[in-house]
Amino acid sequence: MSSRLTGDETALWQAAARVLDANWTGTATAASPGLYPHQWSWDSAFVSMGLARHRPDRAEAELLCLFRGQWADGMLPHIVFNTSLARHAFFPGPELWRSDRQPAAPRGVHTSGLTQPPLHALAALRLHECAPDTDGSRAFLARLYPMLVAQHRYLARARDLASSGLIAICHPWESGLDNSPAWDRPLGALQLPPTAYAPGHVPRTLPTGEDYDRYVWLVTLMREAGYAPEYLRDAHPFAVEDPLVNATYLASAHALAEIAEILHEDPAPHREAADRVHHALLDRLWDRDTGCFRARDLRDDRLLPVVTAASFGPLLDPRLPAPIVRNLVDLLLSARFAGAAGYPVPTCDIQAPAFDRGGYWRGPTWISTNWLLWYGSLAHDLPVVADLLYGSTMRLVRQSGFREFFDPFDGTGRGGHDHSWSAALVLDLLGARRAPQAA
Ligand code: 2M8
Repeated sequence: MSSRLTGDETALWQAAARVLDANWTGTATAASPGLYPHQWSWDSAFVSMGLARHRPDRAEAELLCLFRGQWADGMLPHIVFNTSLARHAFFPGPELWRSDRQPAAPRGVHTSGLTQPPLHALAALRLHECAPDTDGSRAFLARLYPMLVAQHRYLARARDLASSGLIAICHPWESGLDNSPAWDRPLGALQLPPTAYAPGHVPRTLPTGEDYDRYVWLVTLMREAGYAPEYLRDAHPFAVEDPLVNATYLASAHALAEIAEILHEDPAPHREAADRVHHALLDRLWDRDTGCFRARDLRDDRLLPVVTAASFGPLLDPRLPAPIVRNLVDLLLSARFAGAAGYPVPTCDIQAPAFDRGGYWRGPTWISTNWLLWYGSLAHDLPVVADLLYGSTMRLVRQSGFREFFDPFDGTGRGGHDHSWSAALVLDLLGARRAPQAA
């Protein structure tokens, strides 16, 4: 790969940097102007990696600002609200979560009560690898390390609901792939009371009001139980072990071990944690019959039927056995995913009845999932797959801009404009091309 950006790539770089500058609030980055005006957890992890290529000072500030929202039990919430915005700037706002009434939640900052894929240790290590000032960056890592350890400890203690070694999500929003068809079965099994919970008018057209009723009802159940781990384990009706969430957990556990070494701390507990997840992913989520990973519904102990982009998440495991990697690559390149899409990777199996090319997380291509698969394919030394993902992602933003998501067949942009992670991850991809050792 050339270490120089072309003129066209330089223009893309500048456009992406402008988006991040515009979305900077002074303390952090809004996930998307207007649409998602607050700080989202896994968005911030992605955004920090792009900022590391453009404004390393802001990259560190971004993560530190997010961790201001961390609860005393280590839970890192999926939204940290920007209190300078109008109360109703986003639904559901602080009034649904009521974090101010939770003893474990931090004072002076409103947060949600859910979490999101734990990519943060991976992001922190990437910041360090890109940092121009190694001493300053080591000091930053030293500051963040205890918070990252607390985040992982919370996940191991409070979210390993089946004592399997895997962590469970208790709400579709915790997957990051909100209305993925994988959640249709467990959501359909909920016995909703005959009241509508979502407001009559939700600010976006997707997902539907009915989905929102289920989402909001699940939140009220968790909130009324004080977000307690015992409740989540024993009674909460939505509990799923997801391959992508667990793969980010595993990749971050490896990153924590590396950070521990940099800081002369003990890496062994993090390596052991990664090892547990590695074995549990293979034992519990690998479906030998169909040759792919699937999410497991803990409420009926069955694998969920729909294959989505999350099924490729375990490529983030550097120790994934070669025959399984080959299976995943075959599936990824087949007509069910990249093989039949002009702008891969669609987030749902194209041949599944639930596939919807414009349906948010039910089919469109997203830059975040493309980046994760690109990163995973580099870990397995799959340059052809990595180049395919790189090229498809660049074509999408060249053609349609830094949109929230894209039609996988014709590349049309959909959802929000100037979406922060779309810009940030393009910066990271371009930065890795310029300095291949940082890929
Ligand atoms: C979307 O999630 C929020 C709920 O948290 C929403 O639909 O209102 C998802 O795409 C999620 O992955 C993302 O973190 C968030 C902000 O970009 O938006």
